[in-house]
Amino acid sequence: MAEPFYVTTAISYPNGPPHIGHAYEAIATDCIARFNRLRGRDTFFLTGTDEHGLKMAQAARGRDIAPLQLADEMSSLFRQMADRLHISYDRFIRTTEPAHHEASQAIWRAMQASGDIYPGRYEGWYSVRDEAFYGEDELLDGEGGARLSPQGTPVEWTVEESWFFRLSAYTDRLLAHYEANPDFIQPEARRNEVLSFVRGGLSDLSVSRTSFDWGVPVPDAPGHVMYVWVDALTNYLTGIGYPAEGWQKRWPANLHVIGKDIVRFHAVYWPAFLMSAGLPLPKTVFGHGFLLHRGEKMSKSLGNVVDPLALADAFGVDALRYFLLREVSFGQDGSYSADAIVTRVNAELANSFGNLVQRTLAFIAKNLAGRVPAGGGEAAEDAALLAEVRRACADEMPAAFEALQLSQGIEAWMRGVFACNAYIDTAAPWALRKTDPVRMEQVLATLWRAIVDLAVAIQPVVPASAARILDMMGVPADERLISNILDDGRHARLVASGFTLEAPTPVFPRLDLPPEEA
Ligand code: ME8
Repeated sequence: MAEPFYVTTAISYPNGPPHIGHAYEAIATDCIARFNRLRGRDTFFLTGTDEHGLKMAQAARGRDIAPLQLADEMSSLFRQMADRLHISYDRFIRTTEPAHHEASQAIWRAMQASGDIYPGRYEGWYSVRDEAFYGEDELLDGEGGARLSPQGTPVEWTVEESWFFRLSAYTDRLLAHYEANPDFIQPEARRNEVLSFVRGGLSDLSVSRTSFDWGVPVPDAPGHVMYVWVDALTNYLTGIGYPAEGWQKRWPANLHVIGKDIVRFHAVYWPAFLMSAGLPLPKTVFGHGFLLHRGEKMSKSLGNVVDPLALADAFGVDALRYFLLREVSFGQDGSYSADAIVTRVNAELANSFGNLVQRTLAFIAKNLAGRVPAGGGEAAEDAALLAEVRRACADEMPAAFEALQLSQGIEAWMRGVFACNAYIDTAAPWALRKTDPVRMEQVLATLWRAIVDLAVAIQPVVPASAARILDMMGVPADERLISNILDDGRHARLVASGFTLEAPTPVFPRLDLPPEEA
C-alpha cells in the first residue's frame, strides 16, 4: 500500500473573483501535491471555497442578491481558475454542501460532548473583513481615532448571545504540542508568532452568531449559526468524508498550506477544536508569505489587483507557475511584475532549459532521422554529467521539496540544466557529425538521458510543458516517477522500442513584455 499524503489549501472567500494571491497558494500547493504523487505517494489534494459568514452576507447584500447566488457565481470562478492553472485537486469543496453541514454539526457535537461548549454573551471587537475577534490590547489606532485590527481592517463593537468554546483550557496542551512537534508550524517566524500569542494566555472563543443566519445551524440551538471559522476549518474533515466511515484512512492531514494572515486560526483554534473532539492533529501548518505587486500590497484603491488569468493569458500557465515558485522563497513575501516574469522565464526556461531541449532534439531529428541515440555515459565527462543531473533531480530537488523549500529545489534543478549546457558546448556534437559519428551518438545519448531526467523532475512546477517534452521523447506515462530517474534500463528500453522522434517545436518560447508594460 502506497504511503498516503493529504494536502490542502485554505478555502477562499468567494465574495469576489480570485486574485493572484489565491492563484499563488493554489499553484504552490499543487506543486507539492504533484511532487508527492511523483514520489509514489497516494496523494489527496483538497481545495475549495468558504461560503458562509458575515463577509459573504454583506457582499451579497451590497449586490442585492442572495448569499448563495453570490457563492455560486464566484465559487465557479475559483474552480475555473484552478482548472486553467492545472491545479490537480482531487476534490473542490464548497462549504454550502449538505455533507459539510453534517460534518460541522458532527464536530460541534463532539466538542459539546467534551464539555467545551457553553452558552454566554459576547461583547468585544469583531472584524468582518478578517472574520475575527480581537482583544482590546491587540488593536491599532487608525485615522480619526478609529480602531483597527492588527491586520489594519476596521473593527466593530459587537454584543450578542453566543455559544463559547473553552479555548482557555487548551493553552498548556497547545504549548506542549508545539514543543513536542517543532514542525507543526512552519516556517520558523510563524511558529514564533504563535508561541508568543499562546504564551500570553488564551480567552474562550465565541463560536456562534445570532445576529444573522448565513451559516451552518448550531445543533439544537434555534437562532444560532456557527462562527464561520468553526465550519471553515472543518472543511478539511468534510473533504475526506468525515463523519462517514473511511475518512480515518486519510487523516491526519500531512499539510495545510495557508497564508500568513490566517495562521492563528489553523495553529491555535483548529488543533484545540480537534483535541476537544478527540481527533488527531494535522502534521504541519505552513503559512506562506504574501504576494505584492512591485513591492506594494494589492488593493482595489491602488488599482493593482491583477487577474491571475490575465497573467496566464499573457505569459502562459507554466511561465506563471515557474515564476511564482522560483522567484518567491516559499514562506516569505514576494513581489511580481510583468518585467520580472519576462526576465526570469526568458533566462531560465527559454534560454537555458528550452534551448537545451530544442537544439538537442532538433539535431537528433535531423542527423539521426529521429532515431533515439543508444548508450550514453561512456566517456568520463558523460558519466560525470549524468551523475550531476541525477544528483540534482533525484536527491537535491526532492530533498528541498520535502522540506517545502520550493525555490531552492528549482535552483538545484537549474544547476543540472546549466551543467548540460556547459557539456553541450564542450562536447560540441555538431563538430563530430562528419569526423566521429560514434562519439557523436554517445554525446547525444548522454544529453537525451539528462533531458529526460530534467523533464521528469520539473513536472510538479511546469506540468504541461514537462509532459510535452516527455511525450515528444516517447517516455511512457508510467515511467515518469522520481524513482525512474535511477532506473538504468529505461533508456535502453526506449531505444529498443524503435520510437522515432519528430522534428520538435520549442516548448518554452521567449516572452515579450506586453506593449503597455514595455
Ligand atoms: O482567509 N498573497 O480566505 P481568503 C498570498 N476563507 N496569499 C494571499 C494573498 C496574497 N496577496 N491574499 C490572500 C480566507 N492570500 C478564509 C480561509 S481556511 C479554513 C479559510 C491567501 O479568500 C490567504 O492567506 O481571504 C489564504 O490562505 C487564502 O489566500 C484565501 O484567502
